[in-house]
Amino acid sequence: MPDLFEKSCDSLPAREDMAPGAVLLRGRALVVEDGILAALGSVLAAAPFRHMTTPGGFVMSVAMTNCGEVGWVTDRSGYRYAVADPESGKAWPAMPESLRRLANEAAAEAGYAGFAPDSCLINRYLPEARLSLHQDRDERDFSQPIVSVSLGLPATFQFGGLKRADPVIKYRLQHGDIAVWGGPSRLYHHGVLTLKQGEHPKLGRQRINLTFRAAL
Ligand code: MD6
Ligand code: FE
Repeated sequence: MPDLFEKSCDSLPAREDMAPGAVLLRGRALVVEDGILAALGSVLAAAPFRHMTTPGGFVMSVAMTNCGEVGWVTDRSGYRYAVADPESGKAWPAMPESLRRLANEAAAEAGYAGFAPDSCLINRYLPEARLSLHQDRDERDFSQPIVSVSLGLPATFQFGGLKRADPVIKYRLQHGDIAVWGGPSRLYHHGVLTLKQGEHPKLGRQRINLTFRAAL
């Protein structure tokens, strides 16, 4: 019989270093889960998910939207941050304070005090959606980290290195997990493998990822 103090075999550490400057805070968003989901709902009502086109002409399988002063967009003319939602022509919805605070606190816990995001890219994966290996390099100041919150269905996240061909480490990101990275790994390649079918009790058949950036 296992004694009371034995760790269950499937328990994962609450904090794990992924790479120099990159930290995974498992379950960190769960304390504010309800507030985050409500805030997300109001953002999505004002700026619904849409499938954007890459500069090469491919429609992304991941649907996206944004909140904050600027939002990340892609179309045939390239990747950039834009002050207006190209679908509505209006400003992106403001970043809810509950989201801003969560990102700021998670960054501080990972060693990046004073993180002040001005943009939050919201990604939605339905089963079969994936995000190929890429670098986040459209922001102006690479001294600022990125904070990434995972919600809904679990996904396999690949985290590589500065070169696209560098070996990758796989992490299972689950509802409530927050990854923070910056410093030496700020420009590391990363991606998300094809989402598997599943049903999440709160979010249903989808994974939503929020990535907070200091873009300007
Ligand atoms: C995702 N995330 O987890 C995709 N980028 O759905 C990203 O591409 C990402 O999680 C930069 C920093 C954190 C991320
Ligand atoms: Fe990214």
